[in-house]
Amino acid sequence: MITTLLVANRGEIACRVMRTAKALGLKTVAVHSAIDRAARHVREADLAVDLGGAKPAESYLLVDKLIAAARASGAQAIHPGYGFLSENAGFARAVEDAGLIFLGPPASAIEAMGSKSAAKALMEEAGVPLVPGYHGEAQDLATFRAAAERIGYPVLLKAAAGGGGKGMKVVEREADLAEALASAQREAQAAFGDARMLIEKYLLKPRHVEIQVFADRHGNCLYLNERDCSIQRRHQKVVEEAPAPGLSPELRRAMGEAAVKAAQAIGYVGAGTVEFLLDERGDFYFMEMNTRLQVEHPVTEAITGLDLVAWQIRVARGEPLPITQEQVPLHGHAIEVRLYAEDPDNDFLPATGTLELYREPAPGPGRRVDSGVSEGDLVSPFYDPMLGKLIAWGETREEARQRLLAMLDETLVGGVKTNLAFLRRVLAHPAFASAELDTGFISRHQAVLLPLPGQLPEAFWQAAADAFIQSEASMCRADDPHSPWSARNGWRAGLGAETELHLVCNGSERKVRPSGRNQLQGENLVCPRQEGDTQVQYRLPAIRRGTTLYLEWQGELQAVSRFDPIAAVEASHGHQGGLTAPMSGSIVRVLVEAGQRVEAGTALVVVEAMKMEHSIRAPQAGVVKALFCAEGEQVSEGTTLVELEEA
Ligand code: MV4
Repeated sequence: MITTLLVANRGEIACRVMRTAKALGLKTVAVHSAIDRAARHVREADLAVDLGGAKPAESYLLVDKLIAAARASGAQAIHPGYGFLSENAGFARAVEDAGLIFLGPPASAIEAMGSKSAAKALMEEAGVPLVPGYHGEAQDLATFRAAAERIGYPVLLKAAAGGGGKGMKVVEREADLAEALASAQREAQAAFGDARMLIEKYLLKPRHVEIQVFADRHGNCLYLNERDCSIQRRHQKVVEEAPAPGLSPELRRAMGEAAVKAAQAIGYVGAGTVEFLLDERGDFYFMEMNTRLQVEHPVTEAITGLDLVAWQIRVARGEPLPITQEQVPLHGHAIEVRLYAEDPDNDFLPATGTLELYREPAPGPGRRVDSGVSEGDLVSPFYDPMLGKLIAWGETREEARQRLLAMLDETLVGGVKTNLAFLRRVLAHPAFASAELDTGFISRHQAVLLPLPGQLPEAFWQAAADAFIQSEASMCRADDPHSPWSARNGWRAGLGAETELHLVCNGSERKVRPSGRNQLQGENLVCPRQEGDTQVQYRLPAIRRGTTLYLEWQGELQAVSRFDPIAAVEASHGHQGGLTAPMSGSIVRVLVEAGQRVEAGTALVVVEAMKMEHSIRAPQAGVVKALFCAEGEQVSEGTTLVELEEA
């Protein structure tokens, strides 16, 4: 019997799981680290247990504390969410051993899918199509050479213990195989402690199409259509949609039945996803199976009308699946984008800060927002930087796309850099509108999708000055229209009406006089523009938070504040020539030595944070003057790591 559910996770997935649990009448228990004490998932739970610590290893990954929290709170079941311990067989087993219910697959199924090679062997046996290749125990060069000859170049070397694109190497011709294999084995050993490789035919321009499967404890297993997740950046999904554009009912059935076979081969129970590569000829090949509820499950829920978390709870209670395969709905089209706290001008490195401004799109038909944050929350460097997901459903893909663009236009985030503008560019791109989807989408269109940060035009600075000075007036005005503070021409006691403002925005600064041409009305700046013979008025969101004015300009929210000479001096006193850690993390590689000459772009140090590696590169040619870090060290954001002298 489940009456109380503990969610061993945080952020949007914790909020999402608790939403369904409450709808089913369950009591919900949140767990949190010390720094998440005031987080949204804690506020929305019936009970909360403080795990202490900050980093996941000090909090959300502590199995004993999680089980103790379940016992203390009277929870009979634990939902792992995704990430963290969701695919940790040891945790699943510990939960079951403690007499609690793990809302996930059996530990044996998690283990079976843990190794790429073992998973492929199981799938081969089950008759699930695999990419032509070799995934055996023999790891000598001759074995790989023979396999490559058999399957034909180009081939792809993959680390058996790898995942998410880590430990992959394309080999174009036989002459490169020996060195590539040796290098890949070294990297796999260093990254995963396991040098075992597999080799496959390299598929050109494949699509990532995954099948949602669901199995109960009575031997029933369904596929709930598919999702196309081909638009990824560095193996991180950016856009997901369902159904996969252009997939025929025959291909859907073939892939769905193969996915069900894969799930049944490992005695699967609960929600799972079987990932396939789909090539241009319509052939599909097993890639891997994820034994958890995926981030992107909402698009499947949107086109089927099902609640997959409710199904997880019912199956955990021992109930049979409520429908048959023929009754699985497929209605309309849904598209999801992931809103990340990332800095697009800094290689999309995770961003931190305080959400001084956070506005979600208004609710409405075909709209869904799964978020784990609220305005005022701190975005810390300790966890995955995803803030939430925007999901739009439509009768057609175009309707879903337009609806999602409108939702993106309504979304405002200030105080923390995000990938919002990038998401808008992807959704608005003609190639996306015409569903030209494959895993090379972003690299193919990166000139448009990932433009270099541009210079802000004079019109922006003029609008910013007007909005800034007027927002100060409205902040100071005592609601007295006769107060001099009400003057909209920038008048200040003791200062002329034409006071010049010294503003900064996104690393640029400008001295600019307010013109009064642009008028602040509430939280919008009304900007008159002459277009031909027509006077047009634009309304730009202009929202003040403390000393910062957030002004939307060409779809991006710009943070404008007064130039602060003290801050400017402090910033310049960073180590001259010093290259600093872009965010807190651990030093996984130091690739240079003091005295070494390096070219512009040479990777110097690799920092690992939020499950991703970030290379600190030489901004220009030079000589390494000094190293201030060593492999294995923890560093915080802003720590100087390397000092370079210009060549
Ligand atoms: C491939 C491939 C092409 N050929 N395997 C990337 C991560 C892992 N899930 C498997 N991946 C790939 N395996 C063969 N034989 C291309 C990729 C790939 C990819 C796959 C899915 C989604 C995005 C991708 C981005 C780059 C490469």
